[in-house]
Amino acid sequence: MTTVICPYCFDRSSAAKLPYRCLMSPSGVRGGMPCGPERDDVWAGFMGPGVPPAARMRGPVFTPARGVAALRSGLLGGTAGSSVPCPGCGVSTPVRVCRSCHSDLPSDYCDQDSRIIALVGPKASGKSTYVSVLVNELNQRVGQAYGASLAAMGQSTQQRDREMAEDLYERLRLPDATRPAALGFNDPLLYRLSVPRSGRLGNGTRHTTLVFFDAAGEDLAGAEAMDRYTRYLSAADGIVLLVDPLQLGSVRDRLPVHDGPPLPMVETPPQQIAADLAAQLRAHGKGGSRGRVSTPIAVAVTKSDMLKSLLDPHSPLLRNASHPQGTFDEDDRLAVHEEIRSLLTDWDSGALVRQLELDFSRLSLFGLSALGAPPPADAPADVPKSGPQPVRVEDPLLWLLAHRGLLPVRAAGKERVK
Ligand SMILES: Nc1nc2c(ncn2[C@@H]2O[C@H](COP(=O)(O)OP(=O)(O)OP(=O)(O)O)[C@@H](O)[C@H]2O)c(=O)[nH]1
Ligand SMILES: [Mg+2]
Ligand SMILES: [Zn+2]
Ligand SMILES: [Zn+2]
Repeated sequence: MTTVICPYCFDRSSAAKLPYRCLMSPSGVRGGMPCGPERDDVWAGFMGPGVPPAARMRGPVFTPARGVAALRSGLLGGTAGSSVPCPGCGVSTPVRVCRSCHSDLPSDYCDQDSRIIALVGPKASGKSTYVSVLVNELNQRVGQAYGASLAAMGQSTQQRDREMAEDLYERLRLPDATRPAALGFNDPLLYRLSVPRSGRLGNGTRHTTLVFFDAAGEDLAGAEAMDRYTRYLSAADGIVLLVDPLQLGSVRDRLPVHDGPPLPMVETPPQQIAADLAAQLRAHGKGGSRGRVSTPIAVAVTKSDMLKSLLDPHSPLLRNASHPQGTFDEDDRLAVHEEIRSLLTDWDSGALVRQLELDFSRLSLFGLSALGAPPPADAPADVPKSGPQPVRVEDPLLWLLAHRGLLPVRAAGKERVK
C-alpha cells in the first residue's frame, strides 16, 4: 500500500483513499453539461483569509464509489496514476486532492511513497541557493554517477526550478531572501527521484517522492516562529540543518583580511536552532531512547569556499565525493564528518557538536559550498563569474537517502559493495 503524505498539511493517507477533483472540462460525455464550480470551504479554510471569494469556487471534489476505484486500480496496476469518471458530468479526472485540506496533488505525486526532507538554518545561511544548486547537481553529475533522475512534480515546483536556474546559471544572480510564512505559505518543492534497483527479483527502478521546504530564516529564529512549521518538522524523515560559518564569531576572527563581499549579519545561532528543533520534535513524540530525537539530522557547514585558508590542502572538503560505482561511500562520509567535527571543536570548543550529540541520536556532519567561490566583491548579489561550481552539495541528502535504504552503500572499511 502506498502511503501519501500531503505536502501542504502533512495528513497521511493511503493513496487509494484520496478523493478526486472534477476538472469541469466539457467533453460531451453522455451529452451532458460540464460540472460547474462549487465553494470549497475546506480548502479555503486551510489557505486562510487571504483567498478571495472567487478563488474559493473550484471543481467539485468527489470520492469514487468503492467498486470504481478498486476496478481502476486493479486494471491499471497502480492506485493513483488512474483517472476516474466524475459522478456529476461523467468526464474522467486524474486530479487527486488531500482528504484533510483539499489541496490538489500533482497527478504523479501519489504513485510512490513520499519522504519529507526539512531544510532549516538561520537567515542567509544559504538554504535557497543550496536547494537550487542541489537539484541541478542531482540532475547532472550525481544523477549520472547513480544512474538516477530527479523530476520536478507539479507546476509550482517546475516554475520555481526554471526561474531559479535562469537566475543562478544564466543571469548569475543570487536568490532574494525567502519571504516569511506570515506573508503567505511558501509552496513545498516536490520531486520524483528514480534510482535503479537490483535485487533478487531482477532489476527495476525505485521511485520516491521527495518533498523539500525552503523556509525563510526568520521563521526558524525562535521556538514561537518555528511553531508554524511544527507539522512539517515532525513529519520529516530527515533534516538538513545548514550552519553558516561566516556567522560564527571565531571564524570571522580567523579569516584573513579579504577582498570578498562584506560578511553577513550574525543571525540566530545554529545551536539555538538545533535546541528549538529538538524540543519541537520531542514534543511530537520523536524523542527516542535517552531523550534523544530519532529523526536523522545532517548538519552541514555551508560556504566552505570561504574556509580554504583554514583547511589543509588535502582536506576532503575541497573536492567532491567520488561515488564509486554508483554507491554512497561511508569511508568518505566519515572523513568529512571528522574533519568538520574537529573544525567545529576548534571554533567553539565543541559546544554545537556537544549539543547536537546530546539531542540527536542519528547525526552526521558535512561541509559544502553551493557556489564554489565567494560572490564577487563588487557585486555581492551575483554568482561568481564562472557560475556555480558546487562542492559536496549532494552529501547530506544522499546520506539521508542511504540511511533509509534508498541508495546502495559501500560500507566503511570495505572495498566491496554491500
Ligand atoms: N561564499 C559563499 N556564499 C554563499 C554561498 N551560498 C550562498 N551564499 C551567500 O549567502 C547569501 C544568502 O543565501 P540564501 O541562499 O539566500 O540564504 P537563505 O538561507 O535562503 O536566506 P533566507 O531565505 O533569508 O533565510 C547569498 O546571497 C550569498 O551571498 C556559497 O556557496 N558560498
Ligand atoms: Mg531563502
Ligand atoms: Zn493536506
Ligand atoms: Zn464533473
